[in-house]
Amino acid sequence: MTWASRQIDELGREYNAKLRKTDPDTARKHRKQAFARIADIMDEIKADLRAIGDARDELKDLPDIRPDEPAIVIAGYPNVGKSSFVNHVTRASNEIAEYPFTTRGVQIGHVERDHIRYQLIDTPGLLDRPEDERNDIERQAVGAIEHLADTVLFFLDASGDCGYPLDVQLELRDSVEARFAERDIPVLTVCNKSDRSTDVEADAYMSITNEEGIDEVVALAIEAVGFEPELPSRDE
Ligand SMILES: Nc1nc2c(ncn2[C@@H]2O[C@H](COP(=O)(O)OP(=O)(O)OP(=O)(O)O)[C@@H](O)[C@H]2O)c(=O)[nH]1
Ligand SMILES: [Mg+2]
Repeated sequence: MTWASRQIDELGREYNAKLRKTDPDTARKHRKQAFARIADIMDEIKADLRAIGDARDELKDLPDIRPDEPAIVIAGYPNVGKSSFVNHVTRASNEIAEYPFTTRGVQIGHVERDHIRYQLIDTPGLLDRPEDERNDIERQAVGAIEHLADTVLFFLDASGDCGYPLDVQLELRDSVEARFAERDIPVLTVCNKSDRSTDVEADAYMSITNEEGIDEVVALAIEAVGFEPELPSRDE
């Protein structure tokens, strides 16, 4: 591309000079010739142009995760209410998006408090399985999420209606907790579906169905993030 751009610049200069000192008929010929030569150059980089176009299209579909915005990652077994939570909290701002980050997609919502925007990252199928069941891409995705997370909310369904017994859910919670502890990232246990059961020790209890305890969970997560915006210091 750089090569082509330089070639075309040069041609432009060459032919502009020619055009200046000639009659209209010859000028027309020069112009035609210049366009033909430019077309040849473009033709030579056709494959590269196509590759760049394809890359751009791929990149458009990548999740728009901002490294500078605090991130709250939602984990837990399938059906415990992760998406319901992100949807509910994000509904007001109406900007939820699902990205094919992995084969199963990552959902990102936002919530704003005190002029700070927090990213809510729902990771279906990523943090809901033991490490040895993951493939390489999933392992990389988990690595990226570990790097990004400021706080993890681990959702439990104490009733087990989600299809996974509570003790199995707690086992996964413990392993997620251990994983993130290495990076000093707090993992909060949230007992969702409190309308069904609250029979587990947790940092918070909520029911998305009954709209109970949701704001408290958001507040707890934001407190755990403890984000301090970087303000320009006075003596700089
Ligand atoms: N009773 C009850 N049901 C709930 C509550 N929250 C979510 N659900 C239901 O639980 C089911 C699963 O909710 P989702 O939000 O899709 O769960 P998820 O964790 O995103 O599931 P995956 O995307 O498969 O990992 C849905 O039928 C919800 O309506 C709740 O507080 N109480
Ligand atoms: Mg979901």
